[in-house]
Amino acid sequence: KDKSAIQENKAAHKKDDLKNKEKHNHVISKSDLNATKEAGEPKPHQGVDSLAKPLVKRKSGFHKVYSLDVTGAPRDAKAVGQYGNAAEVPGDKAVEAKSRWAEGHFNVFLSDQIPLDRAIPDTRPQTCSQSVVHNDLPTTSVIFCFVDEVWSTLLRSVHSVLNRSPPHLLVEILLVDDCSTRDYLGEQLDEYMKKLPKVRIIRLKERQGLIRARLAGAAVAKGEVLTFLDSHVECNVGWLEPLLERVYLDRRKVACPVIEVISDKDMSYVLVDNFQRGIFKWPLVFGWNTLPEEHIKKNNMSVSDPIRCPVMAGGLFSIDKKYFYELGAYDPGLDVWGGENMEISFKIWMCGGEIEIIPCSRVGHIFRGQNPYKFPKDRQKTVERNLARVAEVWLDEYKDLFYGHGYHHLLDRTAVDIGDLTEQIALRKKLNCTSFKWYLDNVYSDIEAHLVKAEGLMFNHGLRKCLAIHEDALSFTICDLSKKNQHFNYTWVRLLRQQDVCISPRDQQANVTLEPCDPSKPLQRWFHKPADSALGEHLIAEATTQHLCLEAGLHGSSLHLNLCEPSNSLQK
Ligand code: UD2
Ligand code: MN
Repeated sequence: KDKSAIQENKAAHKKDDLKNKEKHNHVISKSDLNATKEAGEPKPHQGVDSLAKPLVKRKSGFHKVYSLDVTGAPRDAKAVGQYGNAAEVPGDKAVEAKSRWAEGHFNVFLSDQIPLDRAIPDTRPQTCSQSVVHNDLPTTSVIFCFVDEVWSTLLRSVHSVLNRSPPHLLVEILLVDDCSTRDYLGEQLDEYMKKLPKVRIIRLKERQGLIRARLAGAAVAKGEVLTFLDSHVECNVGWLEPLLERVYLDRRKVACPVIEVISDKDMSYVLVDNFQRGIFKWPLVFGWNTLPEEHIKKNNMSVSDPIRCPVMAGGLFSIDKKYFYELGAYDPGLDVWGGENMEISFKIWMCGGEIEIIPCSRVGHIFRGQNPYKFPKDRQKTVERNLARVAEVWLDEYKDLFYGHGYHHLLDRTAVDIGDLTEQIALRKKLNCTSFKWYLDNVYSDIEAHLVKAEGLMFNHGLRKCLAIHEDALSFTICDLSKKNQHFNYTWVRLLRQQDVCISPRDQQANVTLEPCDPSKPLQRWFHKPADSALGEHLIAEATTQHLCLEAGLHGSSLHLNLCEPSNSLQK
């Protein structure tokens, strides 16, 4: 569908071109241009002037993507890090550079040497500079949230937006200060930004975390589209229009640029592989993977085609403002950092939208080994708690895969308060969203997502018989795959389950019986030692302090716990 739309665009563009080239450009008011021109030290480069001709405003039609501030624009070629090249710390500055690393968990010393408006290589696929977009694209507010960001990276982020975005599409840049503690981010920042009329600073009185900070920015944004960016990025040539074009084509499309790498060590701008998409692995860990070769071939995809993306990285995307609110924005109960990318991704896909990576839009980002700011509470627990909120609302019966892959302490609900989810659950219902199973089948079918960790018969090596439930009691009998009462599941949260009943020791006592399954009861959880472990294949009761093993009674009519013994085949 998109392809034919683009074909149509091209055809229309040609026809328009023949009639009257000029008419189809946008009107750009003088003040728009001045706003960027008077923008502090770094000046916008070539491209802007060609937009300045007084033109007739037209609603329809197409134009070639504006490639503002290209690499070839005049610049000091000798400047450190110019053209996205690697910078080097001079020998006598090594100590200083090292000591400043912790300010941002990247090479802050070098960042401070590099011009705030440096050129970076145009890394777009070749066809991108020739592609056409609508004349009447929606406008956008760019929202940067930051806490204790390094001065030079924050400013370089802002200037890259001002220099490389068509002024008529950029309504404003909102800087949401999430209660930074560094002095320079106060008055000094206010002073600097006074020179940039498009920039507004919003100060949060208390630290809110990036999720609620984004919500604060979105709430006051005047653009039709919200474009979120991290505060240590460099937007590349022509980055904005391809994103807005997708939103224009369908307001339920959420468009992400390709995120390229600004090296944390030498600040060089590094282009990334083609056909990358965002995915997750259990337990909801974000990652990248390459589109399968067959998929690329089958769909005859070129390197510049939009890529359907199961999960967004989180930081950089454009979304129709009204649509963002129709979706209920972010769960405001998510704290500090993490998990919000999963939340918004599941929400978008399951409630009628789409997430795409747009290869013609590219933004560099400094990936850092550590968060350079403090977490008010424990970092790991904060992220896990956020993810648990997401899992509870969106994962349906698959949430066990989340809980079973690593977050053991989350199983004990009393240990972690994940907060109230009533509103989030009601929202999902109101939006009439599909199931998580639908998402897995239709959006991310290559993930492994078996509902249980193992299923089948529980064969006891000592008795050479299988466990069965007979008249509500456990006993061993001749193995028969066709008998339902011999089928057990070993679940991701480590229950041994048949239908609704689970194998459970009675109050740490030796006798083992059946109880209604309750994943919150540690007593029902069994740790499975694989066959190649020193002990051999065993099932260890997790709640018992001495690690007791599940053992068959000698005559096969019972099950009990006993001290684990590698040689005891009744335990295998
Ligand atoms: C990635 C995303 C980030 C976010 C995060 C998960 C990219 C490139 N980055 O991690 O946007 O989705 O995953 O939550 O996709 N910040 C605040 N207040 C806070 C903490 C952070 O304002 O309490 C700001 C921070 O200054 C930065 C932005 O939020 O501008 C994202 O934080 P990050 O750069 O530490 O996240 P990152 O890139 O590791
Ligand atoms: Mn970041």
